[in-house]
Amino acid sequence: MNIMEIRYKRLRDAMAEKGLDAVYVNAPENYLYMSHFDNPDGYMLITKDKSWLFADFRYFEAAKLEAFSCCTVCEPRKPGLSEIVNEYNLKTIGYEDQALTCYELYSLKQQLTGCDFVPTGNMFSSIRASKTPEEIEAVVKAQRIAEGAFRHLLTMIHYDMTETDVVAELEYYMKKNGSEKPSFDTIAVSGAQSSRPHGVPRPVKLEKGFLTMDYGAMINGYHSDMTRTICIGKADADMKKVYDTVLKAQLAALEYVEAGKPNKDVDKVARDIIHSAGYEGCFGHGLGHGVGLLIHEDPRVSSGAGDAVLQVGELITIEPGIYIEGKYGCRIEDMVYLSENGKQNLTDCPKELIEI
Ligand SMILES: [Mn+2]
Repeated sequence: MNIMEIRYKRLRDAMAEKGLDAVYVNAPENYLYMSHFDNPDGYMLITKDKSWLFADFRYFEAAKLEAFSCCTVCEPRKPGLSEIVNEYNLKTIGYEDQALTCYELYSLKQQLTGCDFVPTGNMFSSIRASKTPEEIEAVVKAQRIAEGAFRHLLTMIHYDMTETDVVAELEYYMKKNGSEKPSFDTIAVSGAQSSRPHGVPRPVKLEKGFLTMDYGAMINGYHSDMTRTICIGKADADMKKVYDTVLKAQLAALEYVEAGKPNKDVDKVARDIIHSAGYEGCFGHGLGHGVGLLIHEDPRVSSGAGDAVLQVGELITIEPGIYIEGKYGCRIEDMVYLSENGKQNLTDCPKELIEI
């Protein structure tokens, strides 16, 4: 099966399970997944044997060329949704309750009177959680670009740079080397600002202490995600202990993780190391998350993951951290693919403490 067939089979199996005649798709990542065409303002209607893709004039020409061959590309209202729903006698319509606004659902109900609307919940996110080799290839390509940006930065970083300068260098390098856009707003926080896991980079000179950089590139809509922490100046004994503990926790989780293990146990392996080193209360986020067409997607790797067990095909991050409010913070993040042949760390970037 090619990727189009794999995706449509997964969706139609899930639709049959939920008893859906059709599903209305409007989340951009799911529209891209089911059409192979990136359009933030489009929507699709997919039934058990047909797929209509709606794209307004701005995207219409490209959609006809780029969308999967199974998609009938329509300009909005030619035909309209209600004509299709009537013609094919569609009764039960799935909608993306995590993406459709209340107003959009109301409008849909006004337009398609007589249909039942069923929330799809995590239907798409669980379909997307299992990655095919093509998807991993895109993520790896993005990740190599991000690693290049890190190496580039190390050749030119200096004390007069600001946090926003670091962001600019990383993002410029990635764009120049083929990244479609940054995976998310690049994080580069130094000194006291580094105790904020998602701190906002400031236009101030790099402070002595940790510099945490969390960022990624994008290829074909697929995100990469990496965090590296380096030291501006020399690390003192306390900082070395923090860094070594985070690294030890990350290596232990990377060693332990594999398909078949409960997600929350992987989190616990890292968390126990951080706690027993005396940093209880300093690691307030989950250990990791899925990455793909969204930067944060299923599965979650955290203590709140319930009974979830890691599955072959999943791509996750492992990113423990220690954050001491008002002082500093440190995080190290790699991406791991749980392939049929075992786990693969997709990140190829040094982790020993670098002092500038
Ligand atoms: Mn991450």
